[in-house]
Amino acid sequence: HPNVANPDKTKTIEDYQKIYNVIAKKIQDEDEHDGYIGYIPILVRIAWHSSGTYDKESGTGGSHGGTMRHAKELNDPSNAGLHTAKAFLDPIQTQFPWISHGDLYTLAGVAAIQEAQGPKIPWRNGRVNKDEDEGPENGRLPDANGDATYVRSYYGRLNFLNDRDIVALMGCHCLGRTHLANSGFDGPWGAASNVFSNEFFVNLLTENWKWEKNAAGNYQWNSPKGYMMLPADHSLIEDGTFKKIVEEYAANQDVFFKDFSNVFARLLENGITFPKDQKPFIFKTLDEQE
Ligand code: CCH
Repeated sequence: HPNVANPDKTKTIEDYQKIYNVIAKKIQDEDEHDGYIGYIPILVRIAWHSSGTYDKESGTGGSHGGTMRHAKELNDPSNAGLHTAKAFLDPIQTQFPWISHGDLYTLAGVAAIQEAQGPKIPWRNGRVNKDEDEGPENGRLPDANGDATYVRSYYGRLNFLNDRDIVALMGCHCLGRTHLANSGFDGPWGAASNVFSNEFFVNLLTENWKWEKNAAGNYQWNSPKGYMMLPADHSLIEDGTFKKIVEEYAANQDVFFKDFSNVFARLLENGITFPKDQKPFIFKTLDEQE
């Protein structure tokens, strides 16, 4: 499959660190977004939804072509709400016109995770802009109502066949919240929606979850503290093998960070062939540069 990266050899890590810094600074400056959660979660989500369309059989979809910028993909109902992430990034694209859209969307996810005090995410450049009709068809992102069998088959299509990869990725739901207007679900997964941590796993195991209908008529799991879980989230404690991994991550945040860093980096590169000798960049946080 012809998803071959074409990294610009005239650009160095310093060039991309500059873009990282502009993203990170803008996250700090626009902290009032979404009830003072800020832009961290939605920037992670645009990176993930750009990548989560990949299909290992056909080699189509994924972050390579930056096709999320086109109306066809952005208007997929699963992407409701992502126009705010695109609007956040568009002026940065104008400021650095040499970066490809796929590189910018994935770099934004890396910056957001790291600025949220998450693990370092190794990242490589070289995605190339593709046209609208080269993007994936709508409907390839996961259904929130899925059970454990559905979740495994969805990630299998991405070529993530290992249960640890799946559970680690879902831990990203420590960030952000669901919005009735976007998805028909309502509420946050935890208390600290802009801090990357293992809180998602702790809450899955320790909250008293009740199966309730929300204002849009959809069923979700709610806790007395006002937290929520999607059916697909809750499936991780319904399946014995998934649950053991949830317990491990709840007990040991370092193990979660290590596994998440590894699988998120692979998610952002899924289906792309990079030159053999291309080393990943590891960016500094704003704090580390003070
Ligand atoms: Fe997710 N996610 N996600 N998710 N997601 C939603 C929001 C976020 C599923 C469904 C939903 C991942 C995996 C899954 C984020 C990151 C990741 C919402 C609410 C739904 C529904 C959208 C709304 O209403 O605004 C399902 C199903 C899966 C199954 O695998 C993975 C993997 C990641 C990252 C690695 C983040 C962050 C958000 C919060 C966005 C926000 O606006 O706060």
